[in-house]
Amino acid sequence: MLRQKTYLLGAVGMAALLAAALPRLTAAGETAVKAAASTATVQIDNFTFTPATLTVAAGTAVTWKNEDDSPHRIGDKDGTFKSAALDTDDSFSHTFAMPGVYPYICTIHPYMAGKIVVKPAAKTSSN
Ligand SMILES: [Cu+2]
Repeated sequence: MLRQKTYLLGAVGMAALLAAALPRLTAAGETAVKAAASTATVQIDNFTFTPATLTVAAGTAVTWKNEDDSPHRIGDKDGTFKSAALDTDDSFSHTFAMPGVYPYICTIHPYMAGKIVVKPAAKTSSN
């Protein structure tokens, strides 16, 4: 009886762990990401991110492309993602596996601000 209870707790813990892990770390997650894989682009020009707010599905690879004459460097508050300094025509990509709101700035010009809104993939809407 006790052993069974422990096993159930273990299963719940494992499920939580899988949910928290980046999908690409597991074989099953890799399939899910491939199925949902898409890309989106944020353009940087005139010291502005376009679109300023980009909404994507979980698993989307977002690419920032610097089309400005000035270097820019992407970074979010929590350090989830950050780029090197991007010169003109350089780009930086980050795949957003977990739903959430990710505000970011240009760490060279902190007044430049943007936001990535990551919605759950359709499959995980019951979560
Ligand atoms: Cu900048």
